Amino acid sequence: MSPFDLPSYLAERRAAIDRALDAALPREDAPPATVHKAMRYSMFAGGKRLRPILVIAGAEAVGGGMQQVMPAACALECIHTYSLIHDDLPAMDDDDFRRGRPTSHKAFGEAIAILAGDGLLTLAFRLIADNGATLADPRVLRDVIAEIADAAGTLGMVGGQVVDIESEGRAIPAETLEYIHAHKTAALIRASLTSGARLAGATPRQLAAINAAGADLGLAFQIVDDILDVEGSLAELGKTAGSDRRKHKATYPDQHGLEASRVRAKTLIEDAKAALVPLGRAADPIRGLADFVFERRS
Ligand code: GRG
Repeated sequence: MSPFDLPSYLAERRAAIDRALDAALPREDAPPATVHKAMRYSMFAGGKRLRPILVIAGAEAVGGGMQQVMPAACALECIHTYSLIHDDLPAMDDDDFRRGRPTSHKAFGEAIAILAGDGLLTLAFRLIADNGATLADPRVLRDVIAEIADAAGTLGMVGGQVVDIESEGRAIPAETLEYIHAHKTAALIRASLTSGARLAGATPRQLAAINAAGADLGLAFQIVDDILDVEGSLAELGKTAGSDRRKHKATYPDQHGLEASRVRAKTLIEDAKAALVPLGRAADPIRGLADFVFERRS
């Protein structure tokens, strides 16, 4: 069998996701135009679309297809983009650049940036509801909504962000850093994979395998992000490198060193692949994405 062609896979899915997002977001001139413009400004600023691609890969791993999960895939990108807009605000990380351009509050002011984030978060749940139209069993939609809400809320990403902010400038134990990474970043990445799998009719066994792989992949993603913040450049990252150090944030390389961080990320990627064995070749896209997470430069 031919090897999996990751570049083509990513390019095709990114193009389809961008078309679906363009259709899903209110037009730029729809009143009130300012907030819709701001939502589109951040959404179409060149993100990697990792989370929606994971939704699709999760579905494909259990025999589903892209169109079956496209509204949920768009929803995950909406939640992710909202989190970046709010994370960049002066009250949080106070960043000037994101995805290679001025942050939302720099371009539109703080109030509209906050509201654009709120608008994207709310739109996400509308899109997940739309995905319910394809489902024979309404309990699946209930599980998907619960899973994404938990991953995005105070038990997940928001919770991780709270502990991250409260830890700034303090020496924190390794377990606290793991908590921050697992909740702030990994939870949404894991939920992207599992919600796609759920919507495509995953069995409990398939779901358990994908859930385990998602948790490993999510943690690896954040460790690589920490490494890139030390090693990357503004041109590569589209945001200012070295920001973790400037903000006195604890990072994996700080606590464990760069080499041990690389080894941990690689081990997590291998663990994720081991968890996927029961799914056979159908999980090749997730395996390819796992390699992408480890090798990425932005
Ligand atoms: C404000 C509720 C709230 C949460 C913020 C995710 C997050 C929590 C903050 C983002 C801060 C950050 C840089 C986290 C590191 C991991 C991460 C989410 C990186 C950005 O994701 P990518 O690389 O971005 O997938 P693109 O632009 O490609 O979509």
